[in-house]
Amino acid sequence: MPHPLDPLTAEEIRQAAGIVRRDRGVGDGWRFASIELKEPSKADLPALESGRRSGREALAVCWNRADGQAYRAVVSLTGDAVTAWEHLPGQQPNMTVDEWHECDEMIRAHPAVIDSLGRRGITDLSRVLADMWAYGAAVVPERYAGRRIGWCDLWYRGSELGNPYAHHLTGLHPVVDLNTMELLEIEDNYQGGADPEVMGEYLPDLLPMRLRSVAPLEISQPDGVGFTLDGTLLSWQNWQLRLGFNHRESLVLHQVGFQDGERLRSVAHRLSFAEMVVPYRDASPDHYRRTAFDIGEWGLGFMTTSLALGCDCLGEITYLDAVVHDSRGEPVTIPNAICIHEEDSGVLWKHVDERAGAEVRRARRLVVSFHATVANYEYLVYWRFYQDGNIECEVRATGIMVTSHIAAPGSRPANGTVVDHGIYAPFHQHFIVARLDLDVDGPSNTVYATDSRPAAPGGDDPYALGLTVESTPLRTEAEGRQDYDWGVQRGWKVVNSSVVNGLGTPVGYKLVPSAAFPPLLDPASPAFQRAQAIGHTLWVTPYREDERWPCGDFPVQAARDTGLPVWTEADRPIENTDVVLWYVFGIHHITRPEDWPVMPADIVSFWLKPFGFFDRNPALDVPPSHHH
Ligand SMILES: [Cu+2]
Repeated sequence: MPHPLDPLTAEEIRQAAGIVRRDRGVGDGWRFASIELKEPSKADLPALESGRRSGREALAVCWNRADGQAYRAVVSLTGDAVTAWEHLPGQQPNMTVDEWHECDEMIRAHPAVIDSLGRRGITDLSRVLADMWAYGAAVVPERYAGRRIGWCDLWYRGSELGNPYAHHLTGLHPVVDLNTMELLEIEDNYQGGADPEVMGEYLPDLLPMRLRSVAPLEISQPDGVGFTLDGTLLSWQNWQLRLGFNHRESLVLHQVGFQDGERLRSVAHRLSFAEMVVPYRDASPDHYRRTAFDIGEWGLGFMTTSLALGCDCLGEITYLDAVVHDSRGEPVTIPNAICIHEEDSGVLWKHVDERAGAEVRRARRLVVSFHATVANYEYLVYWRFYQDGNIECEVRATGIMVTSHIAAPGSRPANGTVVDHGIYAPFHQHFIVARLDLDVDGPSNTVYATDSRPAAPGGDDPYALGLTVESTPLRTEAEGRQDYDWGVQRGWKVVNSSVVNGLGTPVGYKLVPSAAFPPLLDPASPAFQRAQAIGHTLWVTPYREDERWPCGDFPVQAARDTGLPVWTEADRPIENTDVVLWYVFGIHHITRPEDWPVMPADIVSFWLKPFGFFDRNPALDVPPSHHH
């Protein structure tokens, strides 16, 4: 029996596209931008889970290439009908992988491009790559307003399997109408000169040095793994959760709970990444259009790549496939898309006593992860569940930085770092918005900002030693807009005031912030206007089924953020209700020579930690390991 939160199967994707085609005249000149499960609302879920009700729905976005008009359909798979058909005037749906490939092919065969390349001495077109980017509204040339526009970088491989992003053809940028797939114009600022001499390779055969030797390291679980996977339901030690997936968020964690004695206690209803904004902070002609929305424009699910045993994941691994689709609505399976395994995690707790000796427990964690490759960059996402009730969300950014030629020999760019002879990597930021629908022992929660404050001298504290924690309930959405404050070690506690622990205090989970950084963008700048969600570390909203995308449903060519800043204008109450936390974190990437030619993973994370959720250390019952 499939669970109501299970992602659409290949057959269901095909069926949804077929119904839309049949009932709405969606023909060959159209593209499907997205087809996904329309997740049942929280209110409907219990009846669907118990089988008292049935029904599967899909949500599809498609557009007509002939007139550029986009539509959003709700499709009843059980009822074999389109039940809602919404016209989306002026909206550009997400970019598709098909457009990226078709654009690359068209560009590389275009006589005008071949001509431009020839002037640079490039004649082997098999080594050329046209990497297409989406626009923001403010930088779409006025003459193309309203059209679906892409712009490209051209890159040249040094050899057949050479790094595709090592040699930028600086100054050369084709601009494309993606609906007609025609070249509109070529910006070409080539002023002569040869390609800089860089060492941009990472394949062992292409490296100038020999590989170092390393001793084998293997992980074995001779008695098998400690988790069970039943359909999409994952159980490990006290943790239980359900795995979901869609084109945009990639991995989704549903119904995360902790078995505490007889009680399966809810921690979160749904955890995912809802947006990623990457503004490049360099105004030069090669980089000023570069503000990527890797989730809203391209989709982490579409970008999810297959994992390899022993390389991406070590040990006893269970993989799950995922299904996305192409722009014709045909399903595309990503084998080994999600990795599930256990890891040793050092020491969990320890004490050495004179009499009893050393008592030590090793920590173990359950890891659920996926990797996404968004053109030159990779994002590796790890959700980790620990024996002491902690949840860690880690992101590793790796892959290849965007580079271009420096302005003149020996010059130093103002907004980037020289990373090889003659090339620099512009500064940029990766803002990730995690959507955390926590339900701590049930949906009615209140978020508190917790600030640490030192005591003032005087009274019964003459030495001014006292440290207090000021907990401020966030009562409305305006109060829910929170910024990190290192000076008071600010954190946020999600509390259920109607459930108390054995000590008589309300139970809670704490969002422990890290990797938070300010946008450092002029609020009036177009990049910020499109992504106002990155203006705060935390936003808190009341749960609404249709509030999913913090920078708006359709960031492609958008002028403003129609997500969080618009929803929260109503300043709705968020006290003692079903809240959603939107945590903004990521990587402030001041580029380094050491990030070139392939970047060692930059690692950031945040934590969710029980705070009075348990009465004591919940990992006292972890058994000791055997001596060897
Ligand atoms: Cu970066």
